[in-house]
Amino acid sequence: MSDNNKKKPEYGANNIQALEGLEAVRKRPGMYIGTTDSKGLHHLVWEVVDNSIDEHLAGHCDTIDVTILPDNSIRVRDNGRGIPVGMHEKLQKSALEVVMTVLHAGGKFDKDTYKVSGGLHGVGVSCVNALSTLLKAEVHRGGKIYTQEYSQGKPQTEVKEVGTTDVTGTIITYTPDGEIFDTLEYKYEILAIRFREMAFLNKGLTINLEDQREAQDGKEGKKKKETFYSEGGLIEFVRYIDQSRTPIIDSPIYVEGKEDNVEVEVAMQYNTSYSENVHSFVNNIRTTEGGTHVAGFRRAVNRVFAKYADENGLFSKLKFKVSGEDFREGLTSIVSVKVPEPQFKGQTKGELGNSEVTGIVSRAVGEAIGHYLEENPKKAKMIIDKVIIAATARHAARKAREMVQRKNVLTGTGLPGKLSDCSSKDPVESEIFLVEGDSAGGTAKQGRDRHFQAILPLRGKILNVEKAMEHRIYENEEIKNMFTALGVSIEDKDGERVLNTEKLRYHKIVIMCDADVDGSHISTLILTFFFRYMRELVEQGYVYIAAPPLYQVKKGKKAAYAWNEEERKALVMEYSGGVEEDKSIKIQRYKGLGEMNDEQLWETTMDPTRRTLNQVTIMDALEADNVFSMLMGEEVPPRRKFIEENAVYANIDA
Ligand code: 0RA
Repeated sequence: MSDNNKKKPEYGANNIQALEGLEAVRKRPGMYIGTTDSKGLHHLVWEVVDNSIDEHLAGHCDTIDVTILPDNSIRVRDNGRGIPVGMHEKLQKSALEVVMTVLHAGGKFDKDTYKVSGGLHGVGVSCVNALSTLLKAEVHRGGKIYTQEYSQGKPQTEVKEVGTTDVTGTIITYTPDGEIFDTLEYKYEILAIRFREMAFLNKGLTINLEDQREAQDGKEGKKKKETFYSEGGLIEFVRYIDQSRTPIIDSPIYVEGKEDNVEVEVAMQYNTSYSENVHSFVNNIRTTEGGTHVAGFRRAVNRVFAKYADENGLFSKLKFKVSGEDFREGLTSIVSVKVPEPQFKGQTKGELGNSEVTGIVSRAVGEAIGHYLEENPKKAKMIIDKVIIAATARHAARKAREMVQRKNVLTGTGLPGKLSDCSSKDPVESEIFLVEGDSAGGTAKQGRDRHFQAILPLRGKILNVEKAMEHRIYENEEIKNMFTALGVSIEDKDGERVLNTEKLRYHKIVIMCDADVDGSHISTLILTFFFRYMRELVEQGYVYIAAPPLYQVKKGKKAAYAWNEEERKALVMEYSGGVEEDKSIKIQRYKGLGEMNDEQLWETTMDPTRRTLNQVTIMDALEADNVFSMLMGEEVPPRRKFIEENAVYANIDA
């Protein structure tokens, strides 16, 4: 795109504010990018790309190219306006240098445009610079090409004019610093998933992703390249998310509106499943905990459908009240808002707080659904029929749930017979292991510290929560056991289900499954269950996944464990002293928990001083839910595609 932004005043180099130095970022990177693990490493890409997205939102950029270079460096190229290069008078430096070396100097004070950068990610491209051994900025602007290079945030060159050009844009190439990050390996899939989402959220924007690294161990397969582009935006996004579900109306309901500088875009689709699926975004950033925009959306759905059903006498035969949830069963929706100054709150800053947004979204969505129902009476009837079925089922579920919860009160302690409880009654120090299979459960029971560790064996595959109606869930033995062992219950509050966690008996809930395909399938299933029915426990950080080792390497009396391929190789090297084929080294591949004895299970997987526990985030649970509905859903093609694409991983145990 050319630099033809005539309406707005030319951006002056002086507008860029200077705030803080980059030393602070290197000293305490966690404060700025959250973590220094793989998540933090990928955060750097979001930070740079967010700036390019801002150029798109301001109407100046339609293409972004992201390349993973052979050495795990990243290059992001956009065709936006290019970072300004004029002199910043106060600092007596080029604006480019200020943007790249001064914290929070994004320099975009245009209040009419929405900014992604400065939002949740919000630390600016200078942070990326501070955390890179090498960064090169190349700017195409005003017919000229300028470059500057930095190391750990410090300029290594002046801003140099190096040529002429007839395009505009910015190219940032950076190499993350190994002194800062625990890992330097970029994961293609993580980038691909986010860019696919960004393309859906920004219709008309093209994002090209290319991986130029050599294939690793044949594992990552060939070099990869993909283009993400969506003509239909959110309408295509809901269809994509629901590809493994069966729709009950042929095309999604679409809403677009704007009020007081807040833009609202929503697409929604009813399907034959039993769960509600809301994906919400603010300025392109996913809000995993929802917030005022989601509240406004729900309010509109409940209000408008209820009004329509009442006015048309569709609820006249019902003997009980229809709740808000019934209107949203089997509803997949995407709620995307653009807010000039978003306030994020909640534990992970994943919840929108701006109160004015609720009414704005509710009005826009209410009006659109109202029109839709008036214009499509046949579809309206189909949706209301589904709502009635949902209400009837929920009525039955409530009865089943009350039966289960009452029974527990009647049978003494109320705890399931299969639970080997711990002796401590203090939830803060208590842990419960949900263990796949009775035999592994037995080993865990032998190996545990019974003072604070409880064991609940789960038999086989728990009920398929995607396909089951809610009342069937409460009849399932394994699921009942989980509710009663954990001490949580589902209650109705103003017609909505809420999980009461006041009597939660353990503050660590550890899912412990075999390290094979079946085991990962079962953990996916359990996570899906938590996501749907006990989401609060995930949000509050109580849920973990145990990490049993994959190998034991032994030589004579020496033995040690390995959790991955590299550790296994390192141990073999250590024990053999570099001898290529040392026959006295024995390697045992653990296929299941059952292959370890109680002592081994304790020292590798359960002992708090030696084990690794992975805390489950709401994103992990969401992903499990997606994978799961795809694997278990009714539509065959996406499942087949998934299995084919993941066959390399699925066969590791063959
Ligand atoms: C400061 C001001 C303007 C744009 C940018 C920075 C900018 C930063 C990045 C980072 C990657 N790509 C980028 N593109 C632009 C506004 C420029 C103007 O008003 O002309």
